[in-house]
Amino acid sequence: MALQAALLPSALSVPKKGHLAAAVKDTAFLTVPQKKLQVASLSVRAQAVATAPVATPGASTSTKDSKKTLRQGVVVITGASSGLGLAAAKALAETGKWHVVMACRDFLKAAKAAKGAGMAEGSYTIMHLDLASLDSVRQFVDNFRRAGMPLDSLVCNAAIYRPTARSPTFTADGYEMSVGVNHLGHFLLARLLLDDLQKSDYPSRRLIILGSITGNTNTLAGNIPPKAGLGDLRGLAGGLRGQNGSAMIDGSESFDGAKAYKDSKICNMLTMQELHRRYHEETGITFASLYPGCIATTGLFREHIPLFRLLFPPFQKFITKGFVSEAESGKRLAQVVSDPSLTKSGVYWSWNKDSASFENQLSQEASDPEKARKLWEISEKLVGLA
Ligand code: NDP
Ligand code: PMR
Repeated sequence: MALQAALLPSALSVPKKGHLAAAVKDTAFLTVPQKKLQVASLSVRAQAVATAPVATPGASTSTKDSKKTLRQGVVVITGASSGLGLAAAKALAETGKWHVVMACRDFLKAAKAAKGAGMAEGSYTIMHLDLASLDSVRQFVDNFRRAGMPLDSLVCNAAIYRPTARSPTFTADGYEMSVGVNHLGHFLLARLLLDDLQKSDYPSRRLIILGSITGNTNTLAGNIPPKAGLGDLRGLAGGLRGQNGSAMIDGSESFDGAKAYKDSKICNMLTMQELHRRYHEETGITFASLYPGCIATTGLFREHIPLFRLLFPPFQKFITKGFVSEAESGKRLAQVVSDPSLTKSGVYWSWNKDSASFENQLSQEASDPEKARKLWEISEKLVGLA
């Protein structure tokens, strides 16, 4: 029971990070070192794009043996400065088949992380994106388009988890931070970049949004309190403002940071399915979500109490056996981006003990089409698309 007490969200408080993310909201390239990196990496990419032939969509012709080969794909990964995003960026870049656009809120952190992970110069581009600001999302899309790259795959990976927060913090647009960053920022990004994915001549274009087991109440992990639940979405419809309504999607009066995260993951999984229903047939884009395993060592748990951070990895490794390393989780996400056998759309992928992928079942709420439609319509209003 001592273990359970340590692992359950604690009432102990930690310093709040508050509006930090909103404070760094700005355009892409802020400082000299950032500019240098960006320019260097873009110019390499520009050459790669320039060498691709125009006449054969989705293929380039090797000068040596005139055998048709697939051109290098371009994948945008949000939150690629740590954890799963970084591991997937590395895994994809290392294949040589992908150029990775690391869409990150902290440019220097991302640059250090890419270097530290041993990613080859020229295999990636870092662009500023702060999902806690809708202006920043729009700015990112402009910057990306100006860079002239095609978009072949988009991975909505970034997230924050605030299990010990006693009160909500808010995005630049005034929405509760966990749902604002994890869902609303990605919702706008995905909607804007759909056009770009549609224009791509790449044979398999994919839009991937991270889900999680803890947002699915059809699992043991999803039944650990506080349980995810969107209710009738009245809090979201009210704008998640806190002071003049609720900061929680279901309209609860009290704020619960752990539940807000789990709720945001339901939103992620519902959004993927609604995208599939609305756009798959028309565009051929593959929409997918996944639970990559419990990556208990990542920065996601940075705001949790130290005892949790100490016990969580061994607990997941030896007791639940749900633990997965950052490197392994990166390979799993990379598979969903590029594996030719994972082209099915509308799927929530998971992996078994032997690391083989399978189509997993979502909970009733996380697969409710009526809720997905309602979520879509409210989210459109909140991000200024309707
Ligand atoms: P990390 O904390 O390591 O990575 C999260 C990333 O999101 C970081 O790069 C972080 O940037 C970025 N980020 C946070 N806020 C913003 C913002 N406002 N704008 C842009 N980027 C932002 O966590 P994980 O790697 O564990 O999580 C990645 C994904 O995997 C999440 O969607 C999570 O829900 C999902 N997941 C994780 C599981 C796990 O066990 N860890 C299990 C199931 C799903 P910065 O580096 O600047 O902080
Ligand atoms: Mg959970 C049965 C297996 C299992 C799995 C796969 C997870 C994954 N967890 C499991 C079980 C349990 N957890 C049990 C029995 C407990 C009670 C001791 C427990 C507790 C627990 C806590 C307190 N677990 C947690 C927390 C968190 O703060 C994490 C969380 O909810 O983050 C939102 C978490 C997680 N457990 C997982 C996974 C993958 C997480 C975190 C990441 C996520 O959902 O994105």
